Amino acid sequence: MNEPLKPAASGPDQSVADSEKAASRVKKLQEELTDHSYRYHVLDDPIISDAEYDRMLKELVALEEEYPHLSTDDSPTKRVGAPPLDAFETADHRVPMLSLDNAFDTDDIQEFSKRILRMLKSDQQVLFTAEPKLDGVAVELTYENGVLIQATTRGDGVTGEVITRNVRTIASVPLKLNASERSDIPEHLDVRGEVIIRQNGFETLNQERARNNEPLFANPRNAAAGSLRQLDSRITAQRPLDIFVYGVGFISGTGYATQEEMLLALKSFGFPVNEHIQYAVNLDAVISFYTRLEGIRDTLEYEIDGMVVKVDDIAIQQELGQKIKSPRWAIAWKFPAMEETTIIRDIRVQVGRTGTLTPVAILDPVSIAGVTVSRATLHNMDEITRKDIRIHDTVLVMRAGDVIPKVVKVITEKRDGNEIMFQMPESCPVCDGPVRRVEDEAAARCTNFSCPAQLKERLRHFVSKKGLDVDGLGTRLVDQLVEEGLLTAFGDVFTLDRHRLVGLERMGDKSADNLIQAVREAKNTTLRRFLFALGIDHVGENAARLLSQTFGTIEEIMAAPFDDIQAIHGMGDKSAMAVVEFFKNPENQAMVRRILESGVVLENDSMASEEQEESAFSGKTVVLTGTLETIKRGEAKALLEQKGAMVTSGVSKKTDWVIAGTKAGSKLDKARTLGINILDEQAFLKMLGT
Ligand code: 9MJ
Repeated sequence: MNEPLKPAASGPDQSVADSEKAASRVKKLQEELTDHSYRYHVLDDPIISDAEYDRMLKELVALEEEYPHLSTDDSPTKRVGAPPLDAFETADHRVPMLSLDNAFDTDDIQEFSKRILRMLKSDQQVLFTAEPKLDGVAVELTYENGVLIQATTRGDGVTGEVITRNVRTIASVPLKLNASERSDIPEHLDVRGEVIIRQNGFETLNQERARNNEPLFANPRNAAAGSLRQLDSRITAQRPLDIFVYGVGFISGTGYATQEEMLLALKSFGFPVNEHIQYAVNLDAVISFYTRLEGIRDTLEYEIDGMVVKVDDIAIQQELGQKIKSPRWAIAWKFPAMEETTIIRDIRVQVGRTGTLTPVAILDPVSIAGVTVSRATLHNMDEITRKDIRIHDTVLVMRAGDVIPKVVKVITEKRDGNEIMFQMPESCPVCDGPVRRVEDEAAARCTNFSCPAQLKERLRHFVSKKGLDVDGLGTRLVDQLVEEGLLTAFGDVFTLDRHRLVGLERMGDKSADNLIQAVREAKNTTLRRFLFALGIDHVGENAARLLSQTFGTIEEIMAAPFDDIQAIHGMGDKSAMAVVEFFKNPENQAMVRRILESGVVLENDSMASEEQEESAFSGKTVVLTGTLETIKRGEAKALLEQKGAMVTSGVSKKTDWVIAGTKAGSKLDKARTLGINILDEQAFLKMLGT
């Protein structure tokens, strides 16, 4: 890209020339880095590599160190953090940051609307804007002539703490506003928003803290708050903070006419504005949007705890005014809580497919947002120790999405001395086999490969939909067949005896015939499915696909050395090691031989896959953009890959299809410009055949 500046030569004229050259280079780097950062963090559409970005940033840091007067407040170098403060200063908000009244049901919302209509003198129609209520930390960002000069917390609504240096480290916060066609940049602009941490960033952060023996954050909101309150902004810079803005405080000039106009102006200035917003709609639409938002809540990457309903017209907002602590023109319609307290009655240990022992809390059943929860995973002994969880403890339990409920924390104030410390058993609770704690892993494992608990789990995986797909051989039947001694290994699946099946409880002639037929059909399978079905550690669908594509036959894979497997693009070291270990074991070799001898045929997917031949996506390059309502992005990607597509992130001339969800942005624009095929969600699902 650009040539770095050469080191300074001597002489006064030379140094003036150098300094001018440096000034122009610094300006150029600042502008380019600002643009690349915005493309990456806000538009999700980078045009240079991370390495290139890092090289440019490094050059800018060096130049600003050499010429400190060139290091402006809005320079991208300010994102890396600064040495610690002794304490935060405080500052008053020019316009108080009010909190919101809560609504809990449609009656409350109807009452909110009626109150507004009563207060307004004319019988003008009132439209509303409905936004997700982000569960983060409220902040105010002050811009003067388009440059971020201060950031504060909400504090008590009147006075907040000055956290400017911390907020500058948040990559999606513009340090300088984009000039905009939509709206002039006001001389003074206070922007309000919610700083959040996304789910995946939160999990990575907590995993890292667990490794360092630091206390874990209970939820993303606490993690965001803790990160913003760091006196050392270099720590904040390491945290995966993000922001969505939703309004303005003080603004010079005439301001905006509607909530919609304001948010679109903020978006054009470069702020992230949430994509799930319903602008200027009537009350019925607000009510149906609540249900929709609740429906997609679990699919979002960040936590929302409700919906904020606002009068869209800002003149009407001003006419309505405020109560002491909250505006009359807005209300927070909360979602049912995802957390409840309950009591741990017992802690039991489950044995998984690979022998992992997982402690599970048996709870007094409690209803969380309409679902009865009676168990929660405790993950492993380290987690129990870290959270100091004991039997009979009162605990806060969280249910999020379709993941297994978990214990957030113990309410220690409720302890009465009857709590019992839990210990992991020294032998397997199912087979009494020896338990080993794996080095570098928190998990304890039963080491008996023929442990019935492991066998059941392995067999369930083996015959599952994504594995060999034996129709009708579900969890209950697998358990029954293991308990009756009909299944003791994978190979037994293919030699099941009809006569012995018919004698079983709940198994008639017809069911036995169906099962035998399903087993026969499952014998014609693919190498990829078979590899996945074996349940080798760290070998999921992706690794199985890579292995089958690279080697083509099971014999080649069984004989492949570590180096050859590791060399496959996209294959992790752990997976490669596990594959070698698995096939080195003579028992596993014999197991595979027996399966093949019983008539199982492994077709090579990469040569002839029915799925890929049929699919319009095979061999195509596909980009997913915007929000898909009925399918998670990861799932859509996996399905596309299964159909032979390559899913990439940037739209280019090489892209064959762009799948655009709601509120798709620049990628969709680019696809239109380039004349690329565009599919909306419905058309996409139809093409996938789901
Ligand atoms: C959140 N938390 O997402 C407001 N909020 O508006 C949104 N909060 C708010 N708006 C006025 N989207 C006061 C607070």
